[in-house]
Amino acid sequence: MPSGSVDRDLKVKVLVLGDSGVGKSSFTHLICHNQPTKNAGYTIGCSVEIKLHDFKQGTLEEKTYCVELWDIGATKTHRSSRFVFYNNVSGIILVHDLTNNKSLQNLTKWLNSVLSCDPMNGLSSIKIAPTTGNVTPTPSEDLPPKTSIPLLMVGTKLDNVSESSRANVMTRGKVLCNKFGCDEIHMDTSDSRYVSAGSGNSVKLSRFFDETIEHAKQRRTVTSTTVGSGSPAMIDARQRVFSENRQQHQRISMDPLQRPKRFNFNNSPKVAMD
Ligand SMILES: Nc1nc2c(ncn2[C@@H]2O[C@H](COP(=O)(O)OP(=O)(O)OP(=O)(O)O)[C@@H](O)[C@H]2O)c(=O)[nH]1
Ligand SMILES: [Mg+2]
Repeated sequence: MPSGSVDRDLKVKVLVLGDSGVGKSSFTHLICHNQPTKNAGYTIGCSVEIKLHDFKQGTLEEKTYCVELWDIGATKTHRSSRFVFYNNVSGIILVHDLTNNKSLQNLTKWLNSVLSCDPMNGLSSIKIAPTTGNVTPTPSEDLPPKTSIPLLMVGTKLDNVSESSRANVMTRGKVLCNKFGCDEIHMDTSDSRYVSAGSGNSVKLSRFFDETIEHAKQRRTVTSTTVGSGSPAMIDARQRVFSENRQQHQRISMDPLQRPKRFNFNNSPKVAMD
């Protein structure tokens, strides 16, 4: 459990990505609340939950941070608008359904969609045209990109994988996470024992969140000396509102197609977005 004072100044934004129905919201809820959700359903737009994480636990640098988990709804209707959530990213969790190989294959596309969207997200995934100096997205969506952003792969629905096919399924995932250079965890998101303290999954999660916080700190140093990240002012304004209102386990939903006039932050006063 997090201990000591909480640093609310550092913005640590982690995207949770993957095909619709793979279990992103179920996973996000489990790791933020340490218990399974009772309300799984399609996410419209994006839902943000806060995970309190003890950075570098057991060291002199130990400190608790609020990590924002941006759980991106993957229904096709929002395909063209979800990029609005893809800026200022400090970590990416790629979720796939262990019983659905296509959802594993699609992770490269999900990752590329973020990295090609905002040059600040992963400098090694973009190309600088030599003549103009213009930044262009990487041409192939199928090539695993390289990025300095910490990544974690999560395979869900382990409970539906038969003993006989388990080794095959694990090998497929391992190949991709080797390409990405990241860890992978497997679980049944309806069972909190998969993320219990001291478990292999919890150690990998903790390491991942440590890396995202390191990344956010470095990013803050870089951006404080750089003018303009290319992000739309409207998104920056939204994120400022989130930062100012984030609280432990607070949940925020927004639909990019319907530009919200107000957000209801549970019991807190309503905040005008215009
Ligand atoms: N058996 C099993 N079902 C799961 C698991 N994780 C999620 N589910 C179920 O899968 C369905 C989809 O889960 P969600 O968490 O809503 O999926 P999502 O990725 O957020 O989907 P979108 O919001 O549409 O992008 C729900 O019925 C969950 O109960 C798991 O580990 N095992
Ligand atoms: Mg969802």
